[in-house]
Amino acid sequence: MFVTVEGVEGAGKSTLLNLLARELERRGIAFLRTREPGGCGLGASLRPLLLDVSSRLDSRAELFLFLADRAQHVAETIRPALERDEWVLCDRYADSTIAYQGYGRGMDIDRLQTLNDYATKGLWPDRTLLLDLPVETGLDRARARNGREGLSASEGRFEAEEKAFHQRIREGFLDRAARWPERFQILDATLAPQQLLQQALSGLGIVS
Ligand code: Z5A
Repeated sequence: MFVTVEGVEGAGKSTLLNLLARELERRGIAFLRTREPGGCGLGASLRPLLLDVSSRLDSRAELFLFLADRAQHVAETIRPALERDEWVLCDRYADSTIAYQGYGRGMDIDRLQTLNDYATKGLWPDRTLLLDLPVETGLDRARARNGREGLSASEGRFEAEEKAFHQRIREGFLDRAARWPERFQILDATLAPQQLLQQALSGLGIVS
């Protein structure tokens, strides 16, 4: 089972994945937890280039770095885990490219879909949990967390974008969820983490 978690900045993806991972562990379900960008050796090198505020990336260069990360991640990490019959829990995947580079930066959505098919050899998630919330709430949460945990702006290149950019991304994710309702589960990310976990578990067919 290939499960991705998507949403705007600060939606609570890592928090939900921590809880889900604990539940799978408790039930003895073998899984691999990973993320994009940065879920494989190549991605670890690409992540700072993609997220550092000082990177001056042309939007096409940015796109191809995300796709390079994904191609390697699928080949080296995700597909082998699925072949071992493990669940894969991935924090962001191809829907993020379509939301951020497509809806956010204005690139052609059909072309991005085709490029993602090429990069992943057609591997799309079985289920996608979309954490949906107002962008201001997500950005406030992310800033508060960064302040508390002393994180610098070194990963803040997307956070620094204007509010309208994040709003387009939220709408992009919702458009995709409407187009593939059998794959997406929309979760109201303003709910408490434990409530979100229960909803996610039942959506994934895991009875609590
Ligand atoms: N990107 C792209 O453009 N194209 C692509 O193809 C891909 C990615 C794959 C990666 O950033 C950036 O790359 C991303 C899109 C772009 N940029 N943005 N924006 P990242 O991986 O560094 O960061 P992120 O994915 O945006 O996630 P995040 O900011 O780390 O947030 P999160 O994981 O969703 O949230 P969290 O850390 O779990 O929670 C944030 C805070 O809220 C924290 O203090 C929690 O305690 C709190 N929280 C969490 N859940 C709740 C609930 N339910 N209630 C109240 N408070 C909560």
